Amino acid sequence: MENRIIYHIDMDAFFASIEVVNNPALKGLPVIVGGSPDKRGVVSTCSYEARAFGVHSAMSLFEAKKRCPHAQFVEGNFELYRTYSSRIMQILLTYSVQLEIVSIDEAYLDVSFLNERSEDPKHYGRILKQEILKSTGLTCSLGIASNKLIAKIASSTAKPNGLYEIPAGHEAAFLATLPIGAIPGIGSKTEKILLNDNLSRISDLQKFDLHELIDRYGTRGYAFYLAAHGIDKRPVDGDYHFPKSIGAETTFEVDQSEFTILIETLYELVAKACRRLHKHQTRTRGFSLKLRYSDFRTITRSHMLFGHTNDQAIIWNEARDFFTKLYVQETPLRLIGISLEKLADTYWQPTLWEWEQESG
Ligand code: TTP
Ligand code: MG
Repeated sequence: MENRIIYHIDMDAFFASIEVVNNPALKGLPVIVGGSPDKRGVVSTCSYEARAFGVHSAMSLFEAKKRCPHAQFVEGNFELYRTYSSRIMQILLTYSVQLEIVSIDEAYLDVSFLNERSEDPKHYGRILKQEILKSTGLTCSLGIASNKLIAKIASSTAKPNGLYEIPAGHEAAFLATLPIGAIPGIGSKTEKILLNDNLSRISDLQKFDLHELIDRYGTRGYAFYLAAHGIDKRPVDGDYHFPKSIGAETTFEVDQSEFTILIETLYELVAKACRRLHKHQTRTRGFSLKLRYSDFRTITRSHMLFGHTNDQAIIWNEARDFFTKLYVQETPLRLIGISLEKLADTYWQPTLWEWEQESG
């Protein structure tokens, strides 16, 4: 079988670059997205000019201000970032329908069909980068390799605004030049464990055979082995499973008819569902409430909202009013549940963003 050709595309300083495109006065300046440094909160991302001062994602805004006092701090406009993301993903789709959207600014494309056309993957990639730039004003980094793992490492090596190809057969040699932390998924904790064992470079891992690594690190050792040798068979999976609804429910230990307790429980369920809503980067247009009585009789009733929202206060107000109308006072309930429905059609996969977690 011929080698696959996989692209990994990751936008450069995504949110910050969008801010610059929309306000050219910011061009060339250190720009930090996340809000005012006087408020509690974290840096969502920052321009490469700010990174030169040691500012990075997830750092407190307070610390960012200390490191780069003259930076331009901006709030962030998630709706705008979503619009850009959709536009970029639409462009990618025209380059290959085998598109896997990983996050708001990151995707894999399987362009193995270039093999048949004898077309240079770098050339096709340059055209792609050019089109994104022309259409959005934004730069990205593109990694090209025979699998997703190497393509992803290649794109981060190429940052910013780079294009880097690791030809098939050169995976292990490429990895040998990198520190262990370059492997996606190896976080600081794992890195520390490996450092303790005197393993700091991927080349150190490459010296062990599979059994030695499994003996030392269990199933993780298997993953280390595959990563260190650049082996990754995962297909580019275009099947994005976006949830149809997001639900939360509670069964009471003892049937409950105390109104304040029911309302408190509902509040917790709304909060839990909203956290998941934020995690999936989506909004809801309506919900249904489920009530199960002592005799197992269950009713489900739906309620529409005026528009899509991810605002917990709005959802809570509506859910409380709807429950109050629906619930016949003093009837004992076994179970209470809420399901957020008619979710906004977003099609990138969720990742956990610090500031999203905070607002959730
Ligand atoms: P990344 O691709 O990780 O970062 P980036 O695009 O800003 O910079 P790079 O050039 O290194 O790729 O994340 C994409 C966007 O996701 C980023 O612009 C903002 C958001 N994000 C957060 O809000 N919090 C975070 O902790 C991270 C890592 C990203
Ligand atoms: Mg990025």
